[in-house]
Amino acid sequence: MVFIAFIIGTAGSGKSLLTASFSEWLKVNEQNVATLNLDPGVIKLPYAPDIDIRDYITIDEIMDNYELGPNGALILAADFIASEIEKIREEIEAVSPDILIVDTPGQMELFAFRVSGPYIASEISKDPKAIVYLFDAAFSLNPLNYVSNMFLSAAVYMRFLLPQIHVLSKCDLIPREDVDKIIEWSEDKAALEAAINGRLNGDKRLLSYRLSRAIYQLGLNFPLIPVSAKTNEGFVDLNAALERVFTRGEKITY
Ligand SMILES: Nc1nc2c(ncn2[C@@H]2O[C@H](COP(=O)(O)OP(=O)(O)OP(=O)(O)O)[C@@H](O)[C@H]2O)c(=O)[nH]1
Ligand SMILES: [Mg+2]
Repeated sequence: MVFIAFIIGTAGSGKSLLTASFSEWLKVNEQNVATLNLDPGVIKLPYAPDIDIRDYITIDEIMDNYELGPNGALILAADFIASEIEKIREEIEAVSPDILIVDTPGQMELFAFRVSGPYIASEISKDPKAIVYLFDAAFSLNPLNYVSNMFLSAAVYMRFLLPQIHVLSKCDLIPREDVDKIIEWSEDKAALEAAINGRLNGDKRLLSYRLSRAIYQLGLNFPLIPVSAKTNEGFVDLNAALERVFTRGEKITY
């Protein structure tokens, strides 16, 4: 049995460094962990992936062969990854980890909002899987951004329908009291609404208020785990949340 965690988040939200640091931390804690890089366009990674999509697909080749620019090549690459899934599955079987951490492409929409991402997630293995969705801490400080991110993460949940854990990433970059404030928004609807009402005006305030209400009414709420891939803060909690999903089949968040 291989437990698979897909790390998903907007561009630059810290997916690759979290893959690097969290997998190292799991190794130190004597877990049999492996990493899979699904970003065909990445040039430099902060870890040496055990399995790497770039062994099968490279953006430069796609650009040359199909006379595409970088964005067109990335879109085509997302579809090519799906056709390589059998080989990736064989590699996972050969490496045979207990936990596989999957770093997904920089542009989240390539993985989350095309057909290929959910297809890859469903075909990569039949064992338990989870999504770790990153809220970038510095970006989430503004209630407008925070609510936009709630919507993105709800959209990701709708696409994959996998258990989803929500992480406040890079939390070492903002003051502790701001981390606590965002965590409070994520746990208490009234605190988020107070921030929206206090810090936003006009249509932004109205829309943010209604959008956050709509998400709660859908039964989706996203308690955040504060994490730093620089200091390893929150890794114990992230690991516990993953264990709850993998071993107890918990559906959403922690
Ligand atoms: N201080 C701090 N910096 C971080 C942390 N995580 C990532 N970073 C930095 O943020 C930048 C982006 O991090 P990445 O891990 O490459 O983010 P990503 O989501 O993989 O980025 P793309 O794949 O390009 O979308 C890098 O400069 C990282 O060093 C963190 O926890 N703390
Ligand atoms: Mg990355």
